[in-house]
Amino acid sequence: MQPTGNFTGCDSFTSRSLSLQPSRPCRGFPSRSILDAARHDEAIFGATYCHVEIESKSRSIIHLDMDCFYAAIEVRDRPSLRGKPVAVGGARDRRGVLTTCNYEARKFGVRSAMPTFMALQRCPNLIVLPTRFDVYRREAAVIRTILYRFTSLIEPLSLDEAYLDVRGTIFRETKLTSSAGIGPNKLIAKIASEMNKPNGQFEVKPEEVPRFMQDLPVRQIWGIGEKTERKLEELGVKTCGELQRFSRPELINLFGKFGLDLYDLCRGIDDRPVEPDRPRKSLSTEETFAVDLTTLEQCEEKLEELFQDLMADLAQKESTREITKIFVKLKFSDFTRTTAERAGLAPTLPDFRALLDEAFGRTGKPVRLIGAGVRFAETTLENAQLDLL
Ligand code: DCP
Ligand code: MG
Repeated sequence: MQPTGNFTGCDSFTSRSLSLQPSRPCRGFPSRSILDAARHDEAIFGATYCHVEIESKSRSIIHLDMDCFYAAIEVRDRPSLRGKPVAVGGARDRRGVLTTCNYEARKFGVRSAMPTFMALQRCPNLIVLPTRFDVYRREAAVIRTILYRFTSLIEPLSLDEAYLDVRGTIFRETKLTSSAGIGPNKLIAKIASEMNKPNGQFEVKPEEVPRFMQDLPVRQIWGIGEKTERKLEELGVKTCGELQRFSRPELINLFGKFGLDLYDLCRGIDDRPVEPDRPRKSLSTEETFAVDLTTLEQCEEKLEELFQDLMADLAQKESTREITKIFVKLKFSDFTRTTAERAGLAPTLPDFRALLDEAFGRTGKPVRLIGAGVRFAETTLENAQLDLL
């Protein structure tokens, strides 16, 4: 297991001539290795993930993850914030929640999804900035095109060196750092990408997997959340090594079908393929209210919340797609519904508000549900690139 690839001088974001320093000489990759195209990024949480699979005896998969993505963008754009604890999210007095925070803030125990008031209790000097989803979407698109540019270049290099180049290019062009994990499967690559965060990478070779898994906290495994973690703790299990003592039938007894997955995952076995994007056609968010809304003002207030949620979702899940239409859906107290939609409008709050006004004005009935959403153009690489213009 080799931690590799910190860019020198990156910590302060000040170095103008960042040099990439591969930790070891080029190993070269077997010439018959075929880069399995740019296996598409999962735009999860607005960060750009890229799995690259090399066709050879064993798989090599890379997981690339931007470091404190939204916060890094804000700090980059406001150099006076460098070195200070910075978070991005809703304001304390509006019962806001943080989307993320930089590594300075993490030292105080501040985390993603933490209510802003709690974060400020932990770190009174925390600077909380509002989200700018349009900027995050744009950056994610830039990063994605850098990844596309590299896919044909990766073949002659060993993966870890290739990813030094990718990460270096991303840094040169966006002044944002990323981290990469390299492993024989998705599970290991994802966990490895977190090992040397921020601004680092980590490789786990196939023969190193058993040792790597041994002391790994079970929470690191995909699918294990707080509840399962607690249940395992009651059984005296904290690490993957400890979980390995359970037989398949025992795990099925405890966790049902997921027990079967757990048996493999805690051993670092994961055969999930790297899947190309299955593009969705639309993305929307909606809320049904405990008490029907009777005035346009009430609806507008709710719409603003839905809009924030939608923008967050969009930045996380579909950060690079071209939007062709926006829509607002209303369901009324008598369960009839109406949708107002318009092509060519940007997803901005005033445009959503105009659609709400239109839909509300159609009946004036009490409203039990409001939905807001966008429809996407067909995905192609060209579209992803057009999005940048
Ligand atoms: N995000 C969000 N809500 C969350 C988690 C994340 O809105 N609960 C957003 C903000 C993040 C971005 O998605 O900047 C990427 O998510 P990551 O999980 O990759 O977190 P970061 O990139 O912020 O930090 P890290 O350096 O740990 O990857
Ligand atoms: Mg990230």
